[in-house]
Amino acid sequence: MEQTFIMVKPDGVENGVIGQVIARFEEKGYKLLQASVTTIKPELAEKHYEAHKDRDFFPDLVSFITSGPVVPMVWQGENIIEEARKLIGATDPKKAEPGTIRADFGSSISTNVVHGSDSKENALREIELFFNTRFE
Ligand code: IDP
Ligand code: MG
Repeated sequence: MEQTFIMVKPDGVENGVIGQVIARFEEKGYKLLQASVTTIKPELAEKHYEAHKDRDFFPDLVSFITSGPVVPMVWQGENIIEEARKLIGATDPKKAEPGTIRADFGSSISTNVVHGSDSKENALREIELFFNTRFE
């Protein structure tokens, strides 16, 4: 069964929507395997977002994701990597489909509530980075 890495970002924690994010996944029948509440260090944030290291928004991205508590999670389900991206919606909440997490709870392209892995390779990489574990 497929696993993905989902993380409620500092704006989602601050705005009190952790439970609603979790509910969206539970309603789909997905299973929560791991979760924590933690404030991550810049070193971990830089590794997590290393694909974006040359982008002009990278410093702001690292500073935002380390600015307060986040909720990293591992979820499991059929085709969950792709399905989670649909539940989450487009990166910019203004462009996200109505009914998606980002459309409903996001406020800007940087404060967009939640992260979700975009591929099998990145799901494995991100799960190992945050939980030092593989679930197979
Ligand atoms: P994703 O989270 O939808 O996968 P990515 O392109 O992987 O989007 O970007 C990672 C994160 O970087 C986004 O969730 C968003 O918070 C931030 N980001 C992406 N593009 C921009 C931008 O143009 N300006 C500011 N922040 C951005
Ligand atoms: Mg991404």
